[in-house]
Amino acid sequence: MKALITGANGQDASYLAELLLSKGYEVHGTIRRNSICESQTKRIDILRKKNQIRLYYADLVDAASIENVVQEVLPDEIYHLAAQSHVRVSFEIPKYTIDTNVGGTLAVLEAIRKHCPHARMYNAASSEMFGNSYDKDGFQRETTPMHPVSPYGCSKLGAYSLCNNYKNAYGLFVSNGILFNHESPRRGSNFVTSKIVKGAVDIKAGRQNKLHLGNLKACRDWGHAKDYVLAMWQMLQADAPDNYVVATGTTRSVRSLVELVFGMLDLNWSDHVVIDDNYLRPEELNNLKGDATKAHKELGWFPRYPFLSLINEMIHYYQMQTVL
Ligand code: G4F
Repeated sequence: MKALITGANGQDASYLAELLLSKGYEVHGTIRRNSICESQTKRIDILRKKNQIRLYYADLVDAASIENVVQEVLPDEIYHLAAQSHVRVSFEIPKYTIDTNVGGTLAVLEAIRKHCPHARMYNAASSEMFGNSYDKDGFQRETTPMHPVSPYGCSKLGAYSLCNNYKNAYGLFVSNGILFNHESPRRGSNFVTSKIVKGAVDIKAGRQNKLHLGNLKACRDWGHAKDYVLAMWQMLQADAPDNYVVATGTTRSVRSLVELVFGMLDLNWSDHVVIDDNYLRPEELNNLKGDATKAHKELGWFPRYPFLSLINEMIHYYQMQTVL
């Protein structure tokens, strides 16, 4: 089996590539060219050195580059993970976010339709599509109305709709994973979990004294990325394409995460955390709590990593970084 992953150097792609290799897949991936060559592929450097992944330059805003790769690889499965994935940044570069996330997904769908209509496609949708909408019991699920509150959320809803449209119109096998926040030591350092853990570790080591954060009241349903990439693969092994929420079902505030991480390092967070308007969003998604019952029942997917072990793993990772 041949798999193509767009955005092969991201957190999820690195875990997914490892999973697919363990299952005997031939793995191909696209990356976007930039000038910081050394750090750009650090999450998959081990795989590259062992020639376990073949990389191609492609850019979502250049449909021809996507089409060329799809035509060359002719994959059995495509995992479309590439995106402008930062919600706050999407308010600064809304057009780029829409062009990349909506236009880029369209480019992938068109390439599949033209060159490998039998390939199965996973699309990385997002819980950000729900915005501040939830069911009476406080959960978001596949049937919850979607009212996104950021350019990023709007872009993901556009891409999600296109995937559903191409599935129905052309009979393509396209599944959307509505993934809630998923973290790991490989998470980018400008997302809140990594930022808090790295900041607290640096404060403990005396390398910094203050940590600037935005809205501490927001609540998120945080899982481990390694669990979530398994759900992606399972979606493409199902009998039919469908859309699934992937979440833990537990929600926590950013403030409680700060308290937990600083507490684990014997630090008093209120001595160090500064609320900084620069990290507030023009409109905020306040609460996320996902109901993954459909994924449990139909895919047999369950999260395995407890939240505390995720945070411990991240703290350990940043502590080791400072030793190395
Ligand atoms: O870690 P975050 O930046 O993740 P966010 O915005 O929830 O988005 C992530 O999850 C989505 C799934 O729902 C993905 F689709 C998306 O690609 C991304 O992976 O922020 C989490 C919360 C927000 O409420 C934010 O306002 O933390 C709050 N926050 C408070 N201070 C902060 C900060 N977020 C960041 N990034 N940096 C801060 O200083």
